[in-house]
Amino acid sequence: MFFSNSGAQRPGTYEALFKVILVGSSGVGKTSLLESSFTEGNNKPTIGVDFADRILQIKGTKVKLQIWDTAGQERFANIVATYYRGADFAILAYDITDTKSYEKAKSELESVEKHTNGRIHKVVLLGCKLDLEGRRAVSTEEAQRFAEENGLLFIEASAKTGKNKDAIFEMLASEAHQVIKKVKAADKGARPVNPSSGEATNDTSSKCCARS
Ligand SMILES: Nc1nc2c(ncn2[C@@H]2O[C@H](COP(=O)(O)OP(=O)(O)O)[C@@H](O)[C@H]2O)c(=O)[nH]1
Ligand SMILES: [Mg+2]
Repeated sequence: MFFSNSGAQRPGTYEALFKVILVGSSGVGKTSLLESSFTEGNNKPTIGVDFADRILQIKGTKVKLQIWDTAGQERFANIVATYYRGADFAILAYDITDTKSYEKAKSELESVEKHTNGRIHKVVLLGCKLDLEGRRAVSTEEAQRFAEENGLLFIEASAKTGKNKDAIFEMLASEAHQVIKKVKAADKGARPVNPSSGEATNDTSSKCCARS
């Protein structure tokens, strides 16, 4: 996470930036959730890592989510380290009609924790293709239980109908807001607070226990 110096008041600016990584088997529907419109059978053979930035306002704070999406290299283990480095949030995506993709998403949890040195703020378990209810192979209850047991957030969404598409990012923005609050509180605790403004100051002269 980075705080921005550009002033969060102007349009297009934000207070803090968070890196979000999308993880999951190829074909589960990760990229489709980032696109503004859904095209059936769309499978763009892009190369490299795609970015989709979102700026959301939550409780008066503007946060930018920088979303990293693999462009079809899910199979290649060697991109993992760079991709995961510095991630604040991870989305473990699976296809609700595909048990194998669900097992894979669950197994990625360990990998995320390892490659981010446990510094990840929150992980989201995301069931994609919610419109394919008739072909569902992974029950909501089962995924929900796994999420609860492991301290993950859980949501199911459909890129096709648009259901819960925005809710995924709103969920993360809300988590981001909590992180900002915690960082600010810790920062205030570390520095003396100006009694009139309540803001932390750099003035250390009033420290009660400073030794001369
Ligand atoms: N029915 C349905 N199909 C989807 C949905 N999301 C993606 N797809 C299809 O699943 C395939 C893979 O999607 P894509 O977003 O490229 O998956 P990725 O490899 O995880 O990025 C494409 O043919 C999409 O059209 C969805 O919500 N519902
Ligand atoms: Mg993709």
